[in-house]
Amino acid sequence: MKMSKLFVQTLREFPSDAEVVSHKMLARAGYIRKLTSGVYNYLPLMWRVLKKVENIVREEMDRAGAQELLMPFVQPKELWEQSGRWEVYGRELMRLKDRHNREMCLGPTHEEIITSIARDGLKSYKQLPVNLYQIQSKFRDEVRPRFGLLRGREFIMKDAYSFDTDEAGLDKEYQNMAQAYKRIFERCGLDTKMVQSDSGAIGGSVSHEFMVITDTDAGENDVFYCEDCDYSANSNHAISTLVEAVTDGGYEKAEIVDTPNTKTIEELCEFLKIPSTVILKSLVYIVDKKPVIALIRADKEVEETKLMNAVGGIDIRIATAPEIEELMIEKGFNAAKGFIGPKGMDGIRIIADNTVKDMKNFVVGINEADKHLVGANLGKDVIVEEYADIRLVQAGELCPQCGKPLKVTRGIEVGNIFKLGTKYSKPMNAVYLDKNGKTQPFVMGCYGIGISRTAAAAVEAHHDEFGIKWPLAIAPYHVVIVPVNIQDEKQMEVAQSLYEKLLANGVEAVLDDRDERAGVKFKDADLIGFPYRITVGKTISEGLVEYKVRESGVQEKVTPEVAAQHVIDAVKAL
Ligand code: 9G3
Repeated sequence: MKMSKLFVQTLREFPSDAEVVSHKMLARAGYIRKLTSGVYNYLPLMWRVLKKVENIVREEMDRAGAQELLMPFVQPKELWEQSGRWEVYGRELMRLKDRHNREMCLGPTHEEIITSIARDGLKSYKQLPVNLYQIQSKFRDEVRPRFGLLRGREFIMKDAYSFDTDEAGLDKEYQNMAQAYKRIFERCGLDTKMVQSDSGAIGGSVSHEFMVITDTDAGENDVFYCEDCDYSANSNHAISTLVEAVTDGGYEKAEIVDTPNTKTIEELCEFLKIPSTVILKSLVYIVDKKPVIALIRADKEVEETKLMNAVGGIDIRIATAPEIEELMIEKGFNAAKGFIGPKGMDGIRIIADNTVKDMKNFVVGINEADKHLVGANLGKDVIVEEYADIRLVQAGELCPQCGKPLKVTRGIEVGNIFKLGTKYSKPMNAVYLDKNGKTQPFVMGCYGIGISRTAAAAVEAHHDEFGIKWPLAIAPYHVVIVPVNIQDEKQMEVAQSLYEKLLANGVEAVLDDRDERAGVKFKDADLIGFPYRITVGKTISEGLVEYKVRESGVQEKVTPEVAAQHVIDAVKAL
């Protein structure tokens, strides 16, 4: 490809609305152009990268025995009514009506569709197991799309669905998919961690995420991991053993004390001269539109997804100050949220974190302004009927497997796999005849990879201040040949013959034939991120060209033959 022909417009600056490095660089280097909020055009360079990621996914999915198909991107309401999810999802599900006023939605995922395909196509245990997958655009009407391709509203996903006769079959396919995922991300040049994650609203018992570990704020999830064993888990699922702490307030008896202006835990600790580990913190959340009071030791935080799952809801947020005031007034109290407590909150669901069990003679709010109860005890001053693990793990707490201190990093979820069981096959009556002639629901799994997110995550993991450093396997082109002076016959002759030789050897080469200063060509080459660059300049008079490796920055003067052979060998080794 000649650079003068390539449809790419690099920008002088990063776009102002780009917050993370992958969004900044892909926009500036002319890979993507925003069409509307959360929706991007994949321009020629981006499309080449996406096709490479897709083809690696295809090769490994096919090798794993899955079969590719393509489902429609619009979906009829009826199937979502059969699964019971039409009412469950909120505005994230983009709904529309056709000309006959029939309700439909844009596909955010395809469990219902694939289950209807299996229901029609699979009748006997002899036909199982089957794993069907597709690669296509999804639409999820995120309230705040951001970070470019990392969290768009329209994105490209590979979604696969497996059908087995029983749990044992599902376990086998789940492991098979996990191995395929490891190969896929390795081939894409990504270092991923497979972490236990929350199976969330879709039910299912087990799920794992494949996280690209990146310390930039693009990593939307915290990942806790142990360096001494293989434990690692997403923050919404991670557990830990707490280190020893003082959990007995040491008060002789329960009594109400004045604690003026102690609105925060810190102020209360200061005022009462006590550690936060002997204060019982009360927090109000709104779960599926209803208030819930969460109790936790004041030195810990509530992990919202864990709380939501403990309550069995699908939507959760912290209550606003007005909502808390409203709740207080409704219960006949007049105190600000710093003084809230469980006492007298009849009819409101109260869930306490497991760590609350060990607290004795502790301090707790009693819904009275500027007062707290000290020396409180469970079963007497505070009645808790429901305990659960709703605690957010903190780095330094101990690994639940081996007891060493846990570390935390940030990650980008590029893949996730779920054991669905019969969550869809039962309600949709998708059954097969088992060997005893009995009808049984399929036992399912589902397996997703964010194709466009994987490409963006590769930029997060591979870049420097000058631009993108694509792993060779997913680079839009393998090498750019830069003649420094296109008026110089000798330079152009060598550049052209290098270009032809590389193309003849299956290398995807770009020849930068633009009438531009060398500096501009070098800047563009580094920004776009070609893995190799061969510069043909003055030293060609000594029979030498400059060979540069983008990832390592290594540059050396070699003959054109040697430079070409390096690139040919690297591409052949893919
Ligand atoms: C929806 C909307 C958003 C959603 C879902 C449904 C996430 C939904 C979970 C999954 C699970 C797996 C197959 C590929 C891998 C992931 N967001 N999920 O079900 F209606 Cl609006 O998609 N699906």
